[in-house]
This record gives sequence, C-alpha cells and structure tokens, in this order.
Amino acid sequence: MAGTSTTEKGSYWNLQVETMPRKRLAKLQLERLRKTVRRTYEKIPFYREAMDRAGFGPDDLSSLDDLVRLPTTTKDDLRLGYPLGFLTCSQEEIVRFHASSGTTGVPVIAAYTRKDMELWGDVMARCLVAAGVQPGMFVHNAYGYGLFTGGLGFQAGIQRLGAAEVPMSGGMTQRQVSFLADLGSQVLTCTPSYALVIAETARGLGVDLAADPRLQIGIFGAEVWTDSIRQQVEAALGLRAYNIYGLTEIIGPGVAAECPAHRGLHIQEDWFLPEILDPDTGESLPPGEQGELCLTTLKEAMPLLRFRTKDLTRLDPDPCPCGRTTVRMDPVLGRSDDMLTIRGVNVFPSEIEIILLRHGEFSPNYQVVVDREHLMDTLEVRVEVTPAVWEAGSSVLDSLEALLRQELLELLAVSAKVQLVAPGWMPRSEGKAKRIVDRRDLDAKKHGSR
Ligand code: DLL
Repeated sequence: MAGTSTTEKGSYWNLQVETMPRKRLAKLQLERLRKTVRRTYEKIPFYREAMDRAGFGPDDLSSLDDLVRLPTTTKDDLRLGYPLGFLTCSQEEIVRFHASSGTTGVPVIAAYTRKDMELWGDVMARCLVAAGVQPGMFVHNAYGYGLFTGGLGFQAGIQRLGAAEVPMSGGMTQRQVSFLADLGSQVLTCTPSYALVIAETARGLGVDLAADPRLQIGIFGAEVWTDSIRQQVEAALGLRAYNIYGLTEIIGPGVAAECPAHRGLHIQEDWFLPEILDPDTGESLPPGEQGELCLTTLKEAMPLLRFRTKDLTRLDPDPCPCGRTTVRMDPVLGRSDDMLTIRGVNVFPSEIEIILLRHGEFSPNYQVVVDREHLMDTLEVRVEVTPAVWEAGSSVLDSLEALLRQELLELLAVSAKVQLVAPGWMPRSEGKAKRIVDRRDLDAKKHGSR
C-alpha cells in the first residue's frame, strides 16, 4: 500500500490513506482510538484515575464525538511522569528515545517502539512526497541530529522514501554552503531561520544558491514563520518552501505538512486526531475557529490522549485541490505562552515580524525584548537593517525608527522602543531562533516570584 503513487492531481506516498473517504477514515480513527484508550487505561495510572473520576472509560467510547469526554494531557502532566511514567509498552520494546529541549525545566522524554519508528518514517515520507521529494533526490538535512526530533525524524522519512540523505545537522554553516553547492541537493530541510542564515552565509562567500537550478524544495518548520519569511527564503534560495509541523510529545516532525496547494498543513489524521480548544477554558471550539491545537496520538510506546500543544491555529475541513481528504491546519500563529501582554495589550511576535518585513530596509533578524520598569511593562524591538540603510547614516536610521514606532502603535496598539542595529549584530541560530527575550522572567527567577 505504501510507496509513491502519482496521479494527475499530484503525488502521494500512501494514496489510499491520504485520499480516504472521510467516513472510512472516521471508522479507522475510531478503531485505533478504542485500542489506544484501552491501552492507556490499563497501563497509565494518570489516565486510569482521570477516566475513573470522570466515570467514562474505554468501554463507553461509541463514536469519535466522545473524544471530548476523555481526559486532556498537559506538558506539566508529562513532567510529573518523568522519565517514563507514560510508557504503555515494556522497556524491552523501546528502540529509540528523543526529548524536548526542556528550556523551562524538566524535559519530556519520548519513547518509540519499532512500530512507532515505522509509522514515523511513513508519515514523514508522506510529508516529503507532498512537497515533491522523490526517490533518488538528494536531501540536505540541516535539522539538528540528537535528542531533538528534527534530524532523525527527517532521516526516518528520507530512508523510507528511498531518497539520498545528506545528514548535515545544524552548524558549520560555511560547510553547509559548500555541500549544497558541490553536491547539488534538490531539497533543503532545516528551520526557516537557519535557511536564512545559510542564504546569508552563501552570499558572503559569493555563492549564489538562488541561481542553482538543482535546489528546488525547502521543507521548513519547528518554529513559527510568517509568509514574509517564506517569501524571503524562497527568493534567497530559489526554491519552493513547504511548512512542516510536529512536536516531540506527539512523534516529532510529520504530524502535518503542506501540499503543493499551500492552503494549510494536512494533518496525518489516521494517527493524530486534532481538536481546537479555547486556550483559557479548555472547551472544544467549533470547526473554523482559532484556538489551541489539541492532539491525540494513536501510536504504541507513548500514546497521548488530547495533548494540549499550546500552539494556536485553526482547522480547515474544506476539500483541498490536491485531492487529500485530511483536515488542514493554518500555519501556527504562535504559542499561547509566547503571547506577550504589554500593558494590557496582547501581542504575538509573529505580528511584529509581519510589520517589520513589510519594509525592505529591515532584515528578518530581530528580537523582541520585554522588561519591566517602575512596575510597567516595556517593549523594545531590535532589528537589523540592510547594509545600504546602515551606511546611509543616522538621519535615515532616525526616520526609520520613528516610522516603525508609529506602525507598531497604529497596528498593534503598543508603544515600543525601536532600536535599529547593524547588519550581522544579532546572534544567528542554527536551530530554532530565539526571538523573545523576556527580562521579566529573569527578574522573577532572581526574586523568586513574579
Ligand atoms: O520542533 C519537531 C519538528 C522538527 C517540527 C522539525 C518540524 C520540523 P519540538 O522541539 O518538540 O519539536 O517543538 C515543538 O515547535 O509545539 C510548536 O510550538 C513549534 N513548531 C513545530 N513546527 C512548527 C511549525 C519540533 N511548522 C514545538 N510552525 C511546537 C510553527 C512549529 N511552530
């Protein structure tokens, strides 16, 4: 059943599943959900207790509508189960571990059985094929290899598909440029911010990757990126950019990805059941509304019921011209915990990015610094300007600063300090870019309170 199949509408890795009539898909989902709920009830005290409390157990599940009656899972719940409290298989069955970065404390460990690894390779192959990757192509994989799921998750898909993997991992950017230029890979995979760093480094070395007809496809994810970044990456590298989404707790990359129609990311719904919840109340929201993505994963080692991702998006159930019948999610707007509240106004870093990148004078290298002065929140936007603007001198910089301040005030209703900095001033990231510096957090940690 698996294997590339091409139809006049496009290419699929698994035609049968990806274009399955919705009714049949629902049947398959319910079958797998039933097994998963039973397994979690039997093996994980956290779920058994929650289901017993709610008086709704594995035998009560009669349709997919009952999903909302199952317990939700948060990252904090997983941390309480650290390291292997959410395992439903025996330790001998585990063939791989990954872990989330755990920037805010205890990491979350994800375990995979052999079957899970096969399933991961399969969903990743679907995502690669949806972006146009074919057996025989060279895939320059610059996602980090290691506990992070990016590098090895893509590896699983590339191998499954039968394409050639160039396992670069992140870093040593000059070497990335020479490998891209010398080998002539058709596909680049990395975070969108690192794609921009590769493009910038290539420019510095006098290598014009955009002019190389061999590089055609970029598959970017692991962080929020706007359409403006997409346009910049596509222009700088001369490729078509595809968005891919995923998270360690659920499997890694491969949960959802764009097809050539670029109308959102198709969720691999036969393994991952999506819902949208109100981020504040946890209530289920009707189709089409924006809210927090919640995912149920039907895999073997660590299946999770209704995991609250904190990623804000919207689901689109309308048919897609590519022929896939799976529901699509909008590109993630931001994480609910990345939303900044500045003197009562809610702002997402991606909204600031959109304003910045409307102007050719600014580069996509920016940072948003939030602080507190005299009990008031302050916002500072630091952004690099292009070399030509920097050389134009202080009067040009002053008027650009004023313009940006004005736009942030008009469009987002926040007053911000703007600091324009020289090209190359900002730190470059080899993985996920760090756009927000919240000094209020540092302060709270220093004083032990908020
Ligand atoms: O970032 C998995 C991944 C690797 C996805 C490579 C795509 C490509 P984590 O490190 O656990 O896993 O981080 C998961 O990253 O909850 C989102 O907030 C964010 N994220 C992932 N993909 C996207 C995307 C990997 N396409 C967290 N757009 C998620 C926006 C994304 N945010």
